[in-house]
Amino acid sequence: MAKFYTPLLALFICTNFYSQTVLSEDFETGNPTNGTLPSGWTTVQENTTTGNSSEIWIVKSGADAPVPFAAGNGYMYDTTIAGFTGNYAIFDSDAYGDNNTPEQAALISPAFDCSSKPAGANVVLNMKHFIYALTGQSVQLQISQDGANYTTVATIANTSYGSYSLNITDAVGSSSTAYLKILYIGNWSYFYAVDDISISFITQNVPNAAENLNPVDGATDVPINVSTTGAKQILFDWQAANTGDSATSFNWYGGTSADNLDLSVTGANAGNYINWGTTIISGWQANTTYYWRIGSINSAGETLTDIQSFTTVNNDPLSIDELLIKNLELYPNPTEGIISVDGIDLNEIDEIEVINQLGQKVKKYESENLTSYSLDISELEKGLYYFKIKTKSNLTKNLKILKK
Ligand SMILES: [Ca+2]
Ligand SMILES: [Ca+2]
Repeated sequence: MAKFYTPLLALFICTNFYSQTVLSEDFETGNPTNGTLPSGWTTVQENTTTGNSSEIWIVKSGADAPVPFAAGNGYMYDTTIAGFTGNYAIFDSDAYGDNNTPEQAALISPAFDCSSKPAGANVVLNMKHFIYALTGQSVQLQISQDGANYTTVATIANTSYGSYSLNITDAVGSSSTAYLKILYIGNWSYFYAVDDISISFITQNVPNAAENLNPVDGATDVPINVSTTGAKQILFDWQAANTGDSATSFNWYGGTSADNLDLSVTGANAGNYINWGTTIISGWQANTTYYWRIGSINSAGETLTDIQSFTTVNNDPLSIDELLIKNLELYPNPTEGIISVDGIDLNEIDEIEVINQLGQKVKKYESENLTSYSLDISELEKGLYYFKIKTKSNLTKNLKILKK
């Protein structure tokens, strides 16, 4: 499978057809002065052999992200980082110090009831979180159906922050007394903090197919561009269906045969270039017909568009000929009369025609009398002129010059 990439991260849009929340906690009823958790939440140091029972989760408010971040960082409340509001819950391992008391610090939710989950619904945990994890610390998210036996459903071991979402349908089953445990494991490590925890039943239908695909079906002369890093790229666009349940992401599939769309971009973005290849022989090819479709995805599945096709332009943007005229420039502009030709070998030019705004040819340079990189148009009247420059390889570039 070919390797593609898109320049932007996927944009996730989530509108749910049906949603019912069975646990919701913003920690605003906790006490940031003495650290007490909201009613129903508990915390315990589970390392009962070498742990320190006073090293537990607390509620805080208004504080900066702890060590190793600088004071005054504001990261906890920055909507582009943790995005917390007001109180939040935190286990700050660093604050408890190097006391040889390894931590397994649990934060446990009140019981929540999944017995009325509609058929086909998913149970989804959403929260905002911030883990700084460099020195062997990790966080386990665990679910229990009875408050006694817990199953680990996710392990978070790398530094991350912002919105976090996890499907816990299988783990909660249809328990009427389900619990969430957030277990911090470390030893004089950094910290883990959470806010805005919710657990909801979510029912979705698959999205309808994407619409208004571009290039349109059967399009010809579709341009191949070159990115600033030298990758060949083609612009693809589409729109999510207006009806039905929302897509949360899109996949792009393509290939040179309608029967074998062997190229793909997972999490593709509409209105962006898809890059493929950095040489003439690799990646997007000139004068070639491609087939493609879009998959619209949400938690219920994927819906594909019909396969459609387009044909690319005749010239590869990385060909010698294209590069020949890419850098061709005339300067200065505006000019008093003497113009310099730059970015091309004079021997490559076949002719230059100068055309006025009425479309009349007012001057012409043939290759045999092009002996200098300087062109003199001082005899022409003031105004705008079009320079039509043709190469011996039969490429044309048009440049506009204003004569003062
Ligand atoms: Ca809060
Ligand atoms: Ca400790």
